[in-house]
Amino acid sequence: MSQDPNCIFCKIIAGQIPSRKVYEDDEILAFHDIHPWAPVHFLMVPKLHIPSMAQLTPAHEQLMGRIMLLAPRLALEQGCRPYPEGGFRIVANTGAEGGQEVHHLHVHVMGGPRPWAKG
Ligand code: DGP
Repeated sequence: MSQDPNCIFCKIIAGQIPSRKVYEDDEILAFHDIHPWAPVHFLMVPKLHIPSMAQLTPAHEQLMGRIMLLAPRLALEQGCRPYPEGGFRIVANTGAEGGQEVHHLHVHVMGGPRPWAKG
C-alpha cells in the first residue's frame, strides 16, 4: 500500500499533521523529531508506506540507498559538525523488540555536541 490513512507519518507526508520539514522530494521526507534525543535529531522517511525495515525488498534498494546518501548531507545542513571530529548517528528501530513505536519505516539521524548518546 502506498499510504496508510491511520499512519501518523503518512499524515505528516500528506500535510494533514504539521511538521518542521528538513528536506522533501518525490520519494523522501525528512522532518525534525517531536521528542529530540540530541541537539540535531531528524527523521527520514520514504513517502511510500513501508511498515519497517523488515518489509524491505530488492525493489526498495534505490530508495534506501538514496536515504543513506542524503543523510550525511542533511546532517551537515542541520548543524552536525563534519567527520571525523563531528559526525552523527543513524538508528532504524524495527519491531517491538527493536523499540519501534511508529510503524512507518524511518531513520533517526542524531548528532551535535555530546553527551547525549547512549553507549
Ligand atoms: P521510533 O518508532 O521509536 O523509532 O520513533 C518514532 C519517533 O517519531 C519518536 O522519536 C517521536 C517521533 N514522532 C512521533 N510522532 C510524531 C509527530 O507527530 N511528529 C514528529 N515530528 N515526530 C513524531
